[in-house]
Amino acid sequence: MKKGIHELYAKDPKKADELLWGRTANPLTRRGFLQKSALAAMSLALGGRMVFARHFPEGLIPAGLAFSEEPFELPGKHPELIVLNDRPVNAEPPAYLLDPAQTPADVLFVRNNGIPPERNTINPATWTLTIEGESARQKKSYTLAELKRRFENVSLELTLECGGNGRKEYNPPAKGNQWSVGAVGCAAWAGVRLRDVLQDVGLKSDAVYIGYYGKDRHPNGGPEAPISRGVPIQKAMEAESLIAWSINEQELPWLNGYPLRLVIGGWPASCSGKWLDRILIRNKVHDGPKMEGQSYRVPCEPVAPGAKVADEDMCIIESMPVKSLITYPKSGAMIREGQTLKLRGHAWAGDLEVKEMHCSIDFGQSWQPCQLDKPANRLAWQHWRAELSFPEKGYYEVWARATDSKGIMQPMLVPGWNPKGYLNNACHRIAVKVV
Ligand SMILES: Nc1nc2c(c(=O)[nH]1)N[C@H]1C(S)=C(S)[C@@H](COP(=O)(O)O)O[C@H]1N2
Ligand SMILES: [Mo]
Repeated sequence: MKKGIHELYAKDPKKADELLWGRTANPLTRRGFLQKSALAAMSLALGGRMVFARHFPEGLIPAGLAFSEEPFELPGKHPELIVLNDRPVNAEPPAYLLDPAQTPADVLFVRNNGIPPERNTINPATWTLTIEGESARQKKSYTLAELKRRFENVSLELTLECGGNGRKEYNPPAKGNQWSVGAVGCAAWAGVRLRDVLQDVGLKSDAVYIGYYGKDRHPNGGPEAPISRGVPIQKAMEAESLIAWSINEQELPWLNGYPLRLVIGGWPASCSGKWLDRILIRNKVHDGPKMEGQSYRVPCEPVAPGAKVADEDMCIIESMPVKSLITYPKSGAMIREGQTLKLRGHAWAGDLEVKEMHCSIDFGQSWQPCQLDKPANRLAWQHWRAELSFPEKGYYEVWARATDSKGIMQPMLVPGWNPKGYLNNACHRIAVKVV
């Protein structure tokens, strides 16, 4: 099944509106489209301002959104990805596609804040990465070939999870992509260590942060970068922080940053700049777009659901919290009475390791231990499995709960509400019927 926003408009316009606009327009008159704010948002989705908007008839759906002739498919990506938004592109796999130990390149979620560089304009032979900034000892550029030749090539399994993964469950709802559980993946990334390159350039003693820039463009067509984030120098200098050109021994998919990207495992994936062409070494916390304000930040102290929080009371998200997924079976599995159910999945814990994995079939009243593997390397997700018995026929849910090396467990239900809907690490659950 190919799912796209165009198809969804044809089948279920109300749902499509909710996905695109975060609310429901009147499905008959589509009056919502004609409101000023909706028009502004619509120009984003259409890829340009609707010039004669004042003449656009009530009751019509813009042809740029609806009834596309072509089946909607993301180039280089698995056809079963769920497309949350197509301008910019945001798509996630259902949990069962994340079953392999290493996430296949075409399955890895896509989170774009802007318009990627056009595929046919990208030439890996001439691609350069420039390092500069007030705390760089010099400005220096490297071609892709130079990076490959001059620095030790390393391959590591690293977990990337969008800070907003799980946002869909927050109430009151948070604006933004309504990620379910699939904005996460762990693959074998090959490249060079960010620190080797930074050291080759030379860092001044006042260096505290790095910031990345990529070749994607702002959706409004302006010159500002759609996103430019970074990490503190200590994180940048870790042996696992990579400048990567390959995933699972293939080139990067276009939508995941071809031909070069950062991979900063364990931190919000927004730190892992795609289509990477510039890194700044900063003498202060990087101040690029989406580093400041409320982006990728949570209240420094817990707040009541729905509360407004001042920018100065929001803190930058660093290591992601402990979390796990059930990747087999699919929710809705059926077994016969007396049979056992085999389950498996992955667990990860930001900068930490997962120490224990448990499952419950009684909504968290009791927990049984699962078998848990060690990570392939630091910051890789860990595989787990279990075999469960059920006392009698009926409907059950299996809940999975990981515990990190500091003893912190996933919450059973959605954790602390926050304005932008980040860091939902509630236990994943699937439905199981015993018949
Ligand atoms: N240049 C650039 N880098 C970017 C982004 C982007 O929009 N542009 N999105 C960031 C965010 S918010 C996430 S979650 C990850 C997603 O990486 P993926 O699309 O390869 O899964 O890329 C990050 N790096
Ligand atoms: Mo993200």
